[in-house]
Amino acid sequence: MNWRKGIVIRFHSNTLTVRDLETNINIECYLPGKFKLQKIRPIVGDYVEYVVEKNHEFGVIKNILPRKNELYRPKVANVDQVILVTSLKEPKVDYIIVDKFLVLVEKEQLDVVIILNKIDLLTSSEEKKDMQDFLNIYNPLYPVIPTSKITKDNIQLIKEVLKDRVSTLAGLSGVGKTSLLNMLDPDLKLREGDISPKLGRGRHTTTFAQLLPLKFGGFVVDTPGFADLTLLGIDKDEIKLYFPEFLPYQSYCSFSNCSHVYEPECAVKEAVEEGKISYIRYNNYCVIYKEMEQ
Ligand SMILES: Nc1nc2c(ncn2[C@@H]2O[C@H](COP(=O)(O)OP(=O)(O)OP(=O)(O)O)[C@@H](O)[C@H]2O)c(=O)[nH]1
Ligand SMILES: [Mg+2]
Ligand SMILES: [Zn+2]
Repeated sequence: MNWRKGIVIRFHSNTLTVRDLETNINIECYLPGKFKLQKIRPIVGDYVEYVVEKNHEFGVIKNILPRKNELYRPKVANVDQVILVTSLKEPKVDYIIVDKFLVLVEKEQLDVVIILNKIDLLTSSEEKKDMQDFLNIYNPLYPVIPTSKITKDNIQLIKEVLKDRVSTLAGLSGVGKTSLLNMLDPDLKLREGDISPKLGRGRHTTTFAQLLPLKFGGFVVDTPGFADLTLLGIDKDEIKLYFPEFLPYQSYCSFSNCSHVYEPECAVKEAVEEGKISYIRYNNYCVIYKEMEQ
């Protein structure tokens, strides 16, 4: 029998929807009991080998290929990159929220691209300066792409970033993650802006993660945004590793285990004073560190 290769794009009540990697056709597949006996449970994003049954109506999973990585929220395997969506107005996302997301991404060792969304709303000279400040801080560290669904800036560039990769969106509720996907691929027809104040999340957001195939190639996971962000499972002493701009300086600190918060003769603090490291980023690092001390 002919073994075919696919990627799991949905998984519900024991049926997997697998998208064939060659034909791009979706097929419902079932999971034989032996996987359950071996306690192997596929998740969205898994690459699988399957065979098509004689009637051509459904497939049977034969093999689940090893995962490159596995995210827990949302539960997805083989993610190539995180697209961190943020905005400076409606909502004005605090830099510390951005930095907390970046800490999580660095811990998972994932590539990240920051999308600064809703730039159509930044019209006053003060707001334009806010945008320039944002770019000055983050662009030396990560790629930052400004856009908006009104002005449609850089839409081609964003498509190139997503093309043929598995991406997951991240960002606070209301920053425009779903709108961005609809702008890039109108065929997706996802529901936007439907936020329940009681639940604090989109009313129609599906509770299970699914991979959305993009018509220009690649897959994306649209996640419900978070109202707040807690850094669970991270130790305060490892956070400094997730601020990549600190790393070139840390070996010059007087104390080998310097936290860069309290110690004297700290090379990271000196770099901040010399303007080589952003004061805002450093300050956020200290705030996160102290939050975790409590
Ligand atoms: N002015 C402006 N409004 C936008 C833009 N993008 C999205 N919006 C609006 O912002 C609101 C929230 O957009 P969504 O796309 O639902 O935001 P989301 O990030 O998916 O939110 P959650 O699903 O709750 O995480 C909607 O009313 C959108 O119309 C933009 O570029 N400019
Ligand atoms: Mg959404
Ligand atoms: Zn130090």
